[in-house]
Amino acid sequence: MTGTGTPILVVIPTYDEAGTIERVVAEVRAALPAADVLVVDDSSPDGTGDLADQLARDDPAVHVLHRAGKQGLGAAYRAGFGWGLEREYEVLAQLDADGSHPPEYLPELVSPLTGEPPPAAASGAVGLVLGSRWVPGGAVVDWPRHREMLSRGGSTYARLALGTQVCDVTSGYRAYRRGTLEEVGLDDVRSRGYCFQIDMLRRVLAAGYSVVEVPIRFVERSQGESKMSVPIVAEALWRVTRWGAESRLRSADSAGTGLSMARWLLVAFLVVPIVEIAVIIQVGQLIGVWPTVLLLVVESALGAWLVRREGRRAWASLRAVFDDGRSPDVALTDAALVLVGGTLLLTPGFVTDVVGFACILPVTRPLVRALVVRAVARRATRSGRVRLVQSRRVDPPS
Ligand SMILES: Nc1nc2c(ncn2[C@@H]2O[C@H](COP(=O)(O)OP(=O)(O)OP(=O)(O)O)[C@@H](O)[C@H]2O)c(=O)[nH]1
Ligand SMILES: [Mg+2]
Repeated sequence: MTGTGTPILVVIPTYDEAGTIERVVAEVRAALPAADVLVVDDSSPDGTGDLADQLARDDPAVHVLHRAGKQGLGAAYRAGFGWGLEREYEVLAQLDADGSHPPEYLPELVSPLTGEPPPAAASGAVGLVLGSRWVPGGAVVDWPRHREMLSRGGSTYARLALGTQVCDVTSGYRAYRRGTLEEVGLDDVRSRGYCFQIDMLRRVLAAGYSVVEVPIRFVERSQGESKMSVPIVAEALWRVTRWGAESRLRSADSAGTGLSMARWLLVAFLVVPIVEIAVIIQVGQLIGVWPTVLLLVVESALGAWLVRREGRRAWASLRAVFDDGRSPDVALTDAALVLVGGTLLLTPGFVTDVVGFACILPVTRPLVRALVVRAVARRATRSGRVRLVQSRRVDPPS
């Protein structure tokens, strides 16, 4: 370890990053000369591990952890943090090796964590600092639109599911306090891909720590291949949905409302179709079978036309929001309501049509949106999952 003050370790996971690893390590050493660097390499076929070994030979502050074969980002971080916790590091930072996370932000990331450690673990102390693309001042450079939409959409979904106000939940540019990692416990973190980041964030918040978001300029990798894949996205989607459902069931239990979530699902899947059939029979008796069938067909056709029109509008406003860099929350909620409303309208039935029209018509949609947002906020606040997150605005480097 070099330098004085709080001992800091910067963990860099690598898999086939031979084109950038030397530059990134050099930039980390320049940005934070007192910190040590640990490269965690999963036997990269392109020789990244050998390059890292050479860097370690030239600089005693650089260390390398070699692992047998590609085992995923989550496992690499667990091993890297474990290595650091076995030694005397007090702050453990992490960044990607592909150049997406400019190391010049490292001083800002670690500074909220380098003071005296908090006396007790929780007590609202800052436990995690995130380099954030989605707070004011943050930005992405040269990112294809589909990647931005995936990342923003994923962040918004995870925020809603977990009931957190943190903006960039998937950010892989971070710094933790030693105590936070020890309290959270790494051994039972099962997430393998980039949902490891979401998993750690929710554990840090659940332990009672605050999270600080520092705006960064995220730069698209210029060399090497992305390790993002369909199974990695699917894992994140599945785990985030499960965590959201579990915490809602738990909060329903602790609020004394029993299995209210299960009850709602029961209503949706069993009671609604039964009511729907009863209404169709009633209408059929009133106006005759064929007029009822005709009415259902006309309603579905009208629904299909509306879905097409409102779907296009929702897509256009989503694109505009992403282009302007505004918060996508309203546009995403609207798009989700159009999707839900469209599905209900295309399903034959009168009750579903009423709800479907309410979701999809521009005059009624704001009301439904307000009700949904209020219901989600109420539940999240009641269960104590919404925590105030400190967010700082720092001008991006010129
Ligand atoms: N040790 C190790 N590192 C990995 C593994 N998968 C990815 N990495 C590294 O983790 C970091 C993030 O991976 P990326 O492929 O850049 O993933 P990403 O940043 O979500 O995706 P892009 O935006 O497309 O770059 C990079 O430094 C990778 O080399 C793995 O299985 N093992
Ligand atoms: Mg990357």
